[in-house]
Amino acid sequence: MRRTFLALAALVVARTHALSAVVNKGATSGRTGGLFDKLQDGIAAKNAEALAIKEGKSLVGKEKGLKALTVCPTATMREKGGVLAKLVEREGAVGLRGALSPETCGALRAWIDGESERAKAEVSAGDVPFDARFGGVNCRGQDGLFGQRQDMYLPVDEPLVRAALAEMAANLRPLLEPLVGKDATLHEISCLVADPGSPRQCIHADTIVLPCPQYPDASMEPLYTFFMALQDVEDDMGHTLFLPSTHTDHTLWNVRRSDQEKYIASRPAQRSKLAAGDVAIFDSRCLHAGLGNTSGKRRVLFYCTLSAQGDWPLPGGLHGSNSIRAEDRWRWKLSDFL
Ligand SMILES: O=C(O)CCC(=O)C(=O)O
Repeated sequence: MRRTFLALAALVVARTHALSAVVNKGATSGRTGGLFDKLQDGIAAKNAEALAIKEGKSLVGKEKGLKALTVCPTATMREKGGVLAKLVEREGAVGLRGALSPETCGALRAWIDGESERAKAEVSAGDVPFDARFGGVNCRGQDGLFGQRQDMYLPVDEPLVRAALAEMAANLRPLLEPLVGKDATLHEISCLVADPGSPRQCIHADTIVLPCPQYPDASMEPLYTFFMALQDVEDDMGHTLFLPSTHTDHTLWNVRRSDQEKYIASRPAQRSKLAAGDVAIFDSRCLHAGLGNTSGKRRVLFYCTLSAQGDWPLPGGLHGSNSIRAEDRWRWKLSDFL
């Protein structure tokens, strides 16, 4: 989700409210600028973290409570994939068990741990740009260049990555075909690595709702993101929080922060509680946030994003979902993994 991110935090920092607000998987990307940029980034990061804490303490679930993410039984997905597709379209966020086997989770997780070291070393040495390996992340944490939370792109040519995609595609096929179709484009293939100390994120969406007042002529089929846990996620490792049915309302993002806060407080909230191999499926426009990791353990989510539409309509991926290596962009269809 490397893109121009419009996290809610941006409002606080930039003091603007025209279309400012939504989008992120990232509010900040690699901090490679000069001293002044670093100072500004540091202030923005602290503001965003404070905002996320405020949302958690006094806004999320305030009026309608905080529940567990709706999980669809696997048998229902297999027998009534079309009905589940409609539910995902309506709710914007739904969970499923068993997208990946424990063996696949373990093997991919071990490879990602190694890749995390390799990618950080390559970037630190100046061999590859930050943006070639990592996306911008909302509330990444303030531990050096990479923080405690990274959105790290995964190469499809790595056999373990490809095998995991194929396994997920086979297991979820009854849902995927009615939801996005076999010709769906792979828009993102990445992972979220949240190390101990990763702060809570601000409520955000990963893409904007189109068309909207700023882009009245642009349209996009839904993008669906699949967050797959590579280990059991215990409560203190940070679940993902969703505000279901918030994926079609662009007016929210053209209002003042105080009105956004009222909106957040008024929405029902749901929290995923994924075991290894489970998946949270969400429309990339749906509001959500990763919670803080206060445990001593790393949490890794493997993820991909699929859409029936191949091209994001705004130039250069603006406000879109872009967490994918350059060599994989527009290269893969769902049918390549079936
Ligand atoms: O870490 C998570 O659970 C969610 C992360 C996320 O939503 C993001 O970085 O955009």
